[in-house]
Amino acid sequence: MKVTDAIAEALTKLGADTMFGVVGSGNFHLTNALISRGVRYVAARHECGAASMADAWARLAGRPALLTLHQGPGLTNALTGITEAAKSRTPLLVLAADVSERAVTSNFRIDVSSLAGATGATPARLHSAAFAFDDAVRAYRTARDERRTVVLGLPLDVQAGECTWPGDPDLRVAEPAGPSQPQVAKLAAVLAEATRPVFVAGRGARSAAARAALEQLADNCGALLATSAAAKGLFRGNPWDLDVSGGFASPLTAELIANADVLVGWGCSLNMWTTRHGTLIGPRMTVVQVDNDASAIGRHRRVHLGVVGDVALTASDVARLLVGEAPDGADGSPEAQGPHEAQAGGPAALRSIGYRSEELRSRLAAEVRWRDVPYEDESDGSRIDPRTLTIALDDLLPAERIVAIDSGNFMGYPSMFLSVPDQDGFCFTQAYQSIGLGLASAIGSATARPDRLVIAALGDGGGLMGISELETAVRLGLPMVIVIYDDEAYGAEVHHFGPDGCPLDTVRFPPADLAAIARGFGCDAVSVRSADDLGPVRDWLESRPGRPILIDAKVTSDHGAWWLEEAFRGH
Ligand SMILES: Cc1ncc(C[n+]2csc(CCOP(=O)(O)OP(=O)(O)O)c2C)c(N)n1
Ligand SMILES: [Mg+2]
Repeated sequence: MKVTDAIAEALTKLGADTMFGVVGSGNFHLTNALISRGVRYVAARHECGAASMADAWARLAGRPALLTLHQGPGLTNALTGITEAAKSRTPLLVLAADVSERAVTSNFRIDVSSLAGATGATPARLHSAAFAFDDAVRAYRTARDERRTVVLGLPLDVQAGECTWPGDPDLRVAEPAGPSQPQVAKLAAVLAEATRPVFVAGRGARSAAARAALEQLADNCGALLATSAAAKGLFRGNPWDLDVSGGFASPLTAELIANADVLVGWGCSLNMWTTRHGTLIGPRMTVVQVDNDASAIGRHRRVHLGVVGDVALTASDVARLLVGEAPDGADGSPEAQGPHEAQAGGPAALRSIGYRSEELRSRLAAEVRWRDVPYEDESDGSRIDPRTLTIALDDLLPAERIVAIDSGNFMGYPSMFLSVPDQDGFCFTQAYQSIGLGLASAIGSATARPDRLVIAALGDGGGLMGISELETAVRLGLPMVIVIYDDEAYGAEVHHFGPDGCPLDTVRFPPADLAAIARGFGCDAVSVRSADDLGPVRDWLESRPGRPILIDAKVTSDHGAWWLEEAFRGH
């Protein structure tokens, strides 16, 4: 059989069913071989967009997406999106066509393996027709089981070769590894002694199983529950949810985390963003990190205890041990500890345990959300305060949503003022801090979860950088909301350098009618200067739309956002 058929057959047998890309001669046959076996193909307009779509799709699906690329510029165009995926440990298999080994003078020749490796992705290659099946299967497994972005180089001569089908690939999936029992005992002992424990769950805890296990353990020891930005929404609905830890934390969240005596990061790197440059970690705080990747432990900050193991397995092992070892006065039995899952007949009176008390529960209900923090509305009639805009959208748009965010000064507003229903409600492609990926991330999210309204939140700079994918969103008939926080500038740079009196001509732009541009692509669109202008969005929602709506929000920009200071300290 043809090598392209063998690869397509192997990948579909392994479960690959969704592919994004841009087709050229080098990936034409393989892409068609996959489509003919039932794989859904989404054509993007730029390879970087295709990569971000695939990245977002895989984050939400929890299994590898395929990204199909032409040789040479097809891959180099995709590199920023691939780098974001690699840094985020997104399971992604890049099918990267490449020139034949002997085509040493080809215009398309680049060093695919070096490029892939330089981005943090895992390089792989088809070495011969006879072994192509095995190489492809191994590449898919690495992406799936090790959560890696794998770039599989596909030399044209090998693709064009013939091979024999060696039989179906092994379909077994690697089981998650549990922790060692001595480490479980140590963590249980730390939590048994804790008086104000806080859990911070990260990307490695983004699953229903991890949520259930962490909530159970937190109930047992009275912990409060926070997440990194990448896992925002994980504990939504839990009365002890603090939302995001770090630069996006509300004042109450920051206060409670900083006052913890024990902080446990679960599948969370505890990087400078999540810890606000370490300022949320008190001097006497005991810091624990649980991660299935030993090399992640202690990478961003020194920890007192590192536990290597799957988050859900570790949390349930520790919970089991803790019930037997509950300190005096704290009944560790799960039945007694689930205040938010109280018996029928109304909430049980809460016995204080760990950090939890009746008084704190009320305070959290009233104050923990950013939108409950008072602020002075700076809207002036011709431009809308981004906070006011975002709160109005939070009220207007259905709660079953996914918020996908681009990078820039604006990015905190949607991250902090738009609520999300769960850990699948937030697509945060910010591991590489690139602008221009947000729209494509939103399209990938909408492809993965057509049951939810997707909100793409972009700046005018990032929005225009990635705008070619507006055609993709229209062509796919996606009913998504694209909000552009339009300050007619690279606001992040304006607010970074403006206070020093630097010239800002390079980072300011004349006004652009982004609504008109969007209509040209076939979107619905509206320009918004005050909350009263949002009427067309309401009408659009009611019309059961088969196309996106773009909101060109002319926002106030007299000063930078407060989290931006944090960002610049990290440069
Ligand atoms: C690909 C890329 N180019 C440049 C930058 C530097 N950069 C960071 S934020 C920003 C401004 C983005 O402008 P906009 O999207 O309008 O958001 P704003 O900051 O104005 O809210 C730029 C240029 C980057 N992060 N990524
Ligand atoms: Mg801007």
